Formats: sequence, structure tokens, C-alpha cells
Amino acid sequence: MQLLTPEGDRIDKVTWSDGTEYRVDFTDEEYRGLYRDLVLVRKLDAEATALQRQGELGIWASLLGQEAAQVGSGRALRPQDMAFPTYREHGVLYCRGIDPIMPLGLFRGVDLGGWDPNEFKFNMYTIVIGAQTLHATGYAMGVNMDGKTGTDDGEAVIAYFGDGASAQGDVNEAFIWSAVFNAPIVFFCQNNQYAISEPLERQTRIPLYQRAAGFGFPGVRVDGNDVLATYAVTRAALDNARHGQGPTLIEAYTYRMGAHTTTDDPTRYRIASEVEAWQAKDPIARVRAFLTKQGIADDTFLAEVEEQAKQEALRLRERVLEMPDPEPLTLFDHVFPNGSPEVDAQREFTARYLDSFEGSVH
Ligand SMILES: Cc1ncc(C[n+]2csc(CCOP(=O)(O)OP(=O)(O)O)c2C)c(N)n1
Ligand SMILES: [Mg+2]
Repeated sequence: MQLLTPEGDRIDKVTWSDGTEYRVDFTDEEYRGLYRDLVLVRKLDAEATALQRQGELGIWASLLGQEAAQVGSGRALRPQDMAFPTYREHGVLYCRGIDPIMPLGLFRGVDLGGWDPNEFKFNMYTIVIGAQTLHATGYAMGVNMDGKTGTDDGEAVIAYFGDGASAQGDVNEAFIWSAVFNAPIVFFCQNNQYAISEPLERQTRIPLYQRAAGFGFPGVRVDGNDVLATYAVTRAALDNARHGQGPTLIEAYTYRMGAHTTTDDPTRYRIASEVEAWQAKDPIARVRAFLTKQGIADDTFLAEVEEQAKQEALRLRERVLEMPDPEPLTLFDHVFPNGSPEVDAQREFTARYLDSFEGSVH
């Protein structure tokens, strides 16, 4: 499903094989807003990669190449919808209105997360591959039990995961539970073609979206580098879920342009021509081409967005460098809402251990 070609030409509407008609109807201001989101999200991500390279973050999982999949689906969420991310969803986090500094504390190793999932309707980052799809399914079943589906202002849930995660038991269990309980959930798979070094052909013999049929709910493949198409399919799937029509699997077909994380060297397992072929499908270049061709944006606007991105990245950098190192014993805070004797004992043990270095040369 595609609504904007790599050359920046609009496709008015697309009818999917199940009869669903997809189209978008944005104002010029909204088109410019999506472009701004894409550019900002890419720039902040590049800044985080640079900070890691300079030793200021322990590790970073870049979203480079996946901006359209994340901004399109992130902007399709309504305020009441709950999102369950992996560790790469910085673009969705941005769309939820969370300060982009938040995940950097985690990757710098100075805090354990940072934001309140209930305040922003965006759960904590999850490193355990596929686990969040079960959390999301349980949450979505709870939404049903609370009677919060069936109307226009009903609630829906979105679970993000990758092509590699699609082969995990957790994800397949989440599909089954959400199907048989008709849970209001959208499974949003960013197929970026790799699970670290393992290519897609090691996960599946059929297109991933076709898996949904075996579980008893609809699946759709969308051009994950097309922000308009990802917005359209996610909005429709979420609205179906909130109206009580159960789950949908979306396969956003995209490409991880960078390394898996900053600890990875992708030149060891993929060839340069593959990366170049995907560069021609860049998610931001096509929106810029469209805006320019249609006269929706001029050079002044494009330059202003670049300048804003530069300033926000600079501000992010300054704030990362100012992050204080935590007191070691704060590690034991917030483990349980009301504390626990075991955690208290561990805190006391660690305090004594740290005190034993007093006056030592080490
Ligand atoms: C349960 C579990 N197994 C293994 C890992 C190690 N691991 C981290 S990322 C990753 C690959 C995930 O690939 P994919 O689901 O395609 O997501 P992507 O990183 O491409 O966004 C693996 C195997 C893990 N974090 N959790
Ligand atoms: Mg992947």
C-alpha cells in the first residue's frame, strides 16, 4: 500500500485486497507538519549516534531509514490510544509529546527510563525481543473488560516490534490471545529487513503480513518509507480496533539504513549496493519532492526546518552533557511502590560495601 512514490508523486487512493479503501486528506499545513516531524526525528537520532561515538552514551539504536513508519503511525494515534514500543521507537516517542531527552538517560546509564507511561500513553522501552506484544495484548484485553471499545472515542492499543521478533514465541502467543479475545490492538511490525545480522529470509517463507490470516485477523503490507500510507493504514486499523473489530497486523516494509546499534558493523553482513538501492527510497526526500512539486513548501520553509532541527539537536546535546551521575543507592528506589524488605536489605548491603572504600586508594 503506497500513497506517495519515491519520486514524490501522490497516489489518490488505494483499494487493498480485502476491499478497504485507503486515502489521506491533509491540509498544506499538515503536510508541512509531517515533513517537520521527519526532519527533526532524523536529526535528533543523528545527534544521539554522535553522542555515543563521543563516549557520552553507552549505546544507541538508531531509527535511520524508519522515520516514515514511526511518524506516520505515531501521528495516527489518537490521544487515548496506548503504545508499546521496542528500543528503537524514538520517532513514535517524539509524536507522543515526550521530551526527546528522556530515552537518552537510559542509554547513558543514568536512569532506568524516565517518563510516566500513563501520562503519555507510551509504555517503557522494551529490550526483551517481542515481550511488549504480550504486555500490549494484556492491556488491550483490559480495555475490552473496562468496556472502553465500541464507540468513536473508544481506546485502542498499538504494539511495535521487528521482523526478527515476528519469529518469537511471545509474538505468536500475543497474536493468538488477541485474536480469540478480539482485543483492540494493532500489531505494527517494522520489517527493516534485518534482526541484527540475520536477514528476513531466516525469519519467514511468506510475506510477514500474510501470517495474520493464520491467526484469524487482517494483515496489510504498507510502504514503510511512505509517511502518508503508514498514517492511513494505522489510523484505519486503530479505528477498527476501537470500534470493537479486533486486531490487525501491519507490516511496514522498510529498511534499517544504519547499524543495528552502535555496537554493530553492518558492512560485515550486507553489501553496499543494497543500502544504495534503499537510499533511492528515502522517506524524507520523497516528502520534500512532493512539497516542492506541489508548491506547498518553498526554500525558506525548508531552510527554517533545517535550522530548527539544528537548534533542537544542539539543545539535546547540551542537556545530555549536563545530566548528573546518579547516587548509586538510587538504583533501589522505585523497585516497588511501597518498598520491600528484600530490596531494603540489598540497599543496606550495597551501602556498607560502598562505605568499605572510604579512605582506600582504589
Ligand atoms: C528475547 C531476546 N532475545 C535476544 C535478544 C538480543 N537481540 C537484541 S535486538 C535483536 C534483533 C531484533 O530484530 P528485530 O526484531 O528485527 O528488530 P530491529 O532491531 O531490527 O528493530 C536481538 C536478537 C533480546 N534482546 N531479547
Ligand atoms: Mg529488524
